[in-house]
Parts: sequence; C-alpha cells; structure tokens
Amino acid sequence: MGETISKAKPLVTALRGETDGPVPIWLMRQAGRYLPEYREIRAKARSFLDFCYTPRLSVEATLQPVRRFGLDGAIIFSDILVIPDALGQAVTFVEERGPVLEALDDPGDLEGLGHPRRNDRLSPVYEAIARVSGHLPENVALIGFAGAPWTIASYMIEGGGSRDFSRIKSWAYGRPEALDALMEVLVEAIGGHLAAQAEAGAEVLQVFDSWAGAIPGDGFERWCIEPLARIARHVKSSFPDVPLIAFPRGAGLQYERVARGTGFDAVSIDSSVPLGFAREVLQNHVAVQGNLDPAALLVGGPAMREAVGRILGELGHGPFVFNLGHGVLRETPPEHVAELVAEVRGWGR
Ligand code: 1CP
Repeated sequence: MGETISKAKPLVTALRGETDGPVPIWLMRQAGRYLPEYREIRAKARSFLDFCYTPRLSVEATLQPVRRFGLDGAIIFSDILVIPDALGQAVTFVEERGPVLEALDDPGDLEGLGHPRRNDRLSPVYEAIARVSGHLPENVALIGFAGAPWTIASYMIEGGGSRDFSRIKSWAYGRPEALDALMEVLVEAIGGHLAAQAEAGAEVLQVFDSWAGAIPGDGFERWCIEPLARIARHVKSSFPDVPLIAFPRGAGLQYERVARGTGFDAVSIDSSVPLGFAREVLQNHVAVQGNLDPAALLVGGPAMREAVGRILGELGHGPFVFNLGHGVLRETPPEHVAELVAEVRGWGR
C-alpha cells in the first residue's frame, strides 16, 4: 500500500460506516450496452472475453460511465466468469444468449481445474486496474469484483444461466461433498483474484452472489455464509482497509446472517428487501448499498424520483451507498441515469 496520504473518497468512507457527507452513488452494470459509446468499442473486439482481456478496451469501458455521469465509483470492466475461464473450463459468450460453459458433469471433472499455469490468464485484469487507477478523478474509488462461489459454481455446473438450478441443486442434495470440493477450489481462486485486484489498485471489492436466492434454505450457511467468510478472511489478511461488499441477491431474511456472519463491511440489497428491515436490522451491523429497482430507472421521471426519495429517506441517514437492486437494464435511456445522479446529489441528510 502507498505511503501517500490522500483524502478519503466518499464511497470508501461510507462503506467504512461514516454517515456524514453526501450519499455516494455508483450503479451495478454501469458500463455496458445501454451506452452508445460502449457499443462502439465493443464492436472492436472479437469476443466478449477478448474484450475483457484487452486492457486498452476494458480501461475505456470502465471510464465511460464515470466520465458521462460523474459517479463515485468506477467498477473495473470484467466478468464473474473469468474465474472458470482461468481455471481451464471453456467459457464462451454467445450473442443474445449469454454465457455457455462446458458443464461439469462429474466430480471427476474437477481434477482438471485449477492448474496454476493458467493464473496468468487474469493478468490483463490486474493490468487494467493499475492503468485505470491513474485516470480517475481524485474523489472516485476503483471497485474490483468477483462472483461468489455458489454463483460461479452454478454457471459451471449448469453450463450457463439457468431457470431452475436443477443441476447444481442435484449436486447440493445428491452429492454435497462434490459441491464442497468445487467450492473449495473456488474459494481459493476467488480470494486470490480479489487480493490481486487490491494489490493492483482496487480500493473497494464487491462479491456478486447473484443466485444466492436459489440456495436451499438449509444450505445457506454452508454455501453462502461460510465461503464468503473464508474469502473475507483471505482478503482482509493482506488488505484490512479495503472495504468488502457482499451482494447475496434474493437472500431475503438471510441478509441478516450475511451482515453479521461474514466479516464483510457492507451488503448490497436487491429491490425486494424492505427498506425498514434494511434500516432497522442491516444498517445496525454494516453499511447498506442499494436498492432502486432497475425498472424504475428504465421508466425515469416522477415514478423514479419518488422511489429514490423513499430509499434516501429510509436509508440515507445511516451508512449508505446509493445503487440499484440489480444491474442497469439494456434498454435504459442514459439520460435517466443522469437524472438519477442529479436527484441523489440534490438530497441533503
Ligand atoms: O457485450 C456485452 O454487453 C455483454 C454483456 C455483459 C457485460 C456488459 C456481460 C455478459 N458481462 C458484462 C460486464 C459485467 N458483468 C460487469 C462489469 C461492468 C459493470 O458492472 O459496469 C460485471 C460487474 C458483471 C458481473 C456479472 N456477470 C454477474 C453478476 C452481476 C449480475 O448481473 O447479477 C453475472 C451473473 C454475470 C454473468 C454474465 N455476464 C454476461 C452475461 C450475459 C451474463 C449472464 C447473466 C445471466 O445469467 O442472466
């Protein structure tokens, strides 16, 4: 870590639990297809993974939304599925369909994974982080990220996105030791990937457990809390001052256990989480981030402003970061994002 003492950035201080100063804002999937300038540079890469692994392009995609909207956070442009790719499982992104992986069938398939030689695969991500660091306005924090073990395991076992999670659930019920073995590999790889991003200059780290809502209730401790806690210990042992945000989407009441039992500094709440619960239960333990419905951003105007006012009124007095409940939708007019940022900036505590 550097010796220079610079003024703490609003996103970082809010995640550490401070409540004075304006509410910071950034948005999940703030880079991407809803931005014309993104579509323009995206057309220059052969494949989505090539795009992620070409620092010239990923740096530009990271900076685009920050330049356009003046957000408090820049999230490095990459994807959660770089982990299976780096572990040696074939990953491709098919236009209009999403990620396709060669699905793991058998616990024996795990044996081929995780060869250390493949670790170089992720070095362009770290290079991009180091390069972005030099290009950010001084109040903007750089966010690194990774998927959580359960969510990445679901893509690896399902072979892509899933509606019913029947394959990973069959592992959970039918051969839980095999799922544990995969989780073990992932906890290690994800912890290392996050620490390497902090090393390269990421000032905040978020872990996306986008499919936490699909974990069978009894398995929540084993497949969400425990792996997240191990990842937090790994990262905090080298980077104790880098705030960690957990996003266990769809976790419902289990959000409380994530807030109390993982060692993360903040939880990012999806749009289904009641604001009163977030304020009374979650904000007592950690900073909260969220949770405007991406559909409200799509609609914009008075309906969006009303929803923003409600969120700020309930959560803006505690440690809070404004965000969406999930990623920006592809059809979202960029002007609505500008309108949202103005609304949040205009709110006083
Ligand atoms: O070219 C394109 O526009 C492809 C779309 C796209 C983008 C813009 C994909 C494919 N990934 C990304 C970038 C991305 N993905 C970022 C960085 C940009 C930013 O946030 O500004 C991040 C943080 C992610 C994380 C990610 N990827 C998640 C977790 C967040 C979430 O949305 O729940 C997940 C689940 C993925 C997998 C993924 N990547 C891409 C697709 C189409 C999918 C599948 C989503 C699904 O199964 O529904």
